[in-house]
Amino acid sequence: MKGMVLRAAMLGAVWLSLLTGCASKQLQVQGAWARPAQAGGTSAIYFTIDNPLKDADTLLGVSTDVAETAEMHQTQMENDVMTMIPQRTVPVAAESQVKFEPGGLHIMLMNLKKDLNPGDQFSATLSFDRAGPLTITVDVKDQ
Ligand SMILES: [Cu+2]
Repeated sequence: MKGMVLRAAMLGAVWLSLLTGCASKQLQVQGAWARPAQAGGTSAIYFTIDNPLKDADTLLGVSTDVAETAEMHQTQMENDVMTMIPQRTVPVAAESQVKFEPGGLHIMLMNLKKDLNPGDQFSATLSFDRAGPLTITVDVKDQ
């Protein structure tokens, strides 16, 4: 009797996840991580934006409590000199992924309010034009 109820509940859960799996096709941010750093210093957040939708979106900005400033930057090499160019917005094309990664796009954290130690987690909120605000969990780690 008990087993039957449990099985019915499990089937229900599977069925529900199948349903929501279809319905929840939406823009997602995956694999967010940041480099360890000390309070007062700088760090950077990296992640992948996955947009499965047929509509393009735009990342308008990022905010987090752990730093005084969070800016979107693009790293570029010019004559062996690495420069970082602030991006006011970052376009996310329809049915595409945008990678924020070392040597490319990143969220620059300046004037950290606390130490970021390996194993720590903190949250950051990404603001998208269409998808709206999306709060993510960032893992602190040495890549
Ligand atoms: Cu930067």
